[in-house]
Amino acid sequence: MGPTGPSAAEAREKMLDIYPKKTLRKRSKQMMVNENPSTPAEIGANSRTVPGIITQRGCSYAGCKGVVIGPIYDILHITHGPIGCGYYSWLSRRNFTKIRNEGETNYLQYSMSTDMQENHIVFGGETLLKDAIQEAYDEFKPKAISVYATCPVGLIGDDIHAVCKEMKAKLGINIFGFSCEGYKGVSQSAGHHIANNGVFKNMIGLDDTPSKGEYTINILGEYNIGGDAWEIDRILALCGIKIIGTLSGGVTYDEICNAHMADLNVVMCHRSINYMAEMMETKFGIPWFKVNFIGLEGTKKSLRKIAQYFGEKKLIDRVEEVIAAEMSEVRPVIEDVKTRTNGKTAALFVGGSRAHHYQDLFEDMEMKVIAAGYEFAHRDDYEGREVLPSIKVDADSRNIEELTIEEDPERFNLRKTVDRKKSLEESGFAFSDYEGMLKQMKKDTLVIDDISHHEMEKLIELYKPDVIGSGVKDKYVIEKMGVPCKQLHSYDYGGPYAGFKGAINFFKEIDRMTSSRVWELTRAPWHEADEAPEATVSEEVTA
Ligand code: CFM
Repeated sequence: MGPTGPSAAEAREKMLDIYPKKTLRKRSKQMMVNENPSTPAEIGANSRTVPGIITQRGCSYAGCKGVVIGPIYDILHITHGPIGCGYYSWLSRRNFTKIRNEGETNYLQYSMSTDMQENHIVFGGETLLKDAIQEAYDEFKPKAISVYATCPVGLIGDDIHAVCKEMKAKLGINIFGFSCEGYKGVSQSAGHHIANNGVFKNMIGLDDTPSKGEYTINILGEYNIGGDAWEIDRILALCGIKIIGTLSGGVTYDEICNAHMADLNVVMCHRSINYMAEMMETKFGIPWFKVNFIGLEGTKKSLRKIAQYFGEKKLIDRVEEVIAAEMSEVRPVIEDVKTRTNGKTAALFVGGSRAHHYQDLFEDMEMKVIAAGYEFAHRDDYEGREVLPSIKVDADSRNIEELTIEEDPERFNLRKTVDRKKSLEESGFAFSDYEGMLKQMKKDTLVIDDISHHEMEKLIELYKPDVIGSGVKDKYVIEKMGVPCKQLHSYDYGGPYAGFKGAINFFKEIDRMTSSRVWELTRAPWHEADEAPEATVSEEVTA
């Protein structure tokens, strides 16, 4: 635990204290003390949020359109629904994009929606959608159009797939739809799965052009927030490793159609894209393993593992040279920052993978992560991939289609990847694995799934961490309580934080945030006037 405050068990009790019986039973399962990091206990995850609790989760549409497919920049994305869904998912996630090849188009600056009105809800919206596709085609002539269903579309039963099929035949371009109505599933996680299925069915494997480059990989689950993917690109290019497709940060439709020609898939965000990794392996024989380019140790380990996979001395040596050169820039920064961040505390509550990944960066700064949790991850993200067979399939997860994938008779093992995997496995190399967050966290730290505002406020009251990493919805609640909050969803206005240069950005930013004394002066609006900050503090600050 942190230097002050109660034990994790006591804090947990205090957070649960307020809940009525039924809620208490549910929340108890989702809040745990990490007593045995090496053999983690079972945690309640991926279950419905109790109505009335303020959650930070998003919806299935957000996970599908907003997270996984939305960043593909030369597809024209149409939201079929009322205007709010399209508007609020428009550029609010900082998945950066730039045009890289001549003739490409970037549609991400547009927010296309069918703008459903009341009469469409009553009489149906299929004609509206058809007209919207035609209008978009006439105006832009895109190479592909993707359609997303919002809640009302599912409720009234518009058949978006039939409309897409009809318009695909009529216009002669690839047009496909996603039944990612917001209510499908308990969070955006359902939308990830729906998106993976759709990308796999409608894009992967369409273009068999052999890839140029000696060591070719795809990076799955990297969305280029704040430019992270570009920093990863930079490092891998220095090493001589070629990325066919990054799914789906700063990526084009053509790159995704050609991604099955890569030698290897590496997975950054396991939560949002592990389905894709599995399906590509089953159909095309491309092996996958987990990487983490957030944090110095994670980045080094990931680069070395990729080099080891290809197994050529030339590449292994090159990776070591790149690491050495990059570290000579990072070392003076981290040595300096550590003198101020050492021993400080952090708590991380975000998404389905960053609450884990960012622990590496805080470890680099010698800070202590006293509590962490995901918003919508599943048990395997907490406890490790080996618990997958023991996860109960409930009614909510049964709602999401599981594709049945088979080996492609011609293209399976096209690049002898299956044989390479087999020989490496014999020497102890781990594939298709993900350790989970609990194993990395210290003993007796607090783990809270789908944290509520009440629990967050209690946590701050009890521990007052030096910094909290969280999402968009809770950021200002935290800051009004006098704790700096690094928004790890869109990075506020910062980034990149991946790789070596990204780590430097992060170290400097957390140093600045946790060293600033301005937070001591923060008074929440709900504080009484007579609780004004002590004069001594402001004098020192202004002195
Ligand atoms: Fe994966 Fe993501 Fe995340 Fe995620 Fe997200 Fe995100 Fe996130 Mo926001 S795909 S699970 S649904 S790493 S948008 S880029 S930051 S909540 S931890």
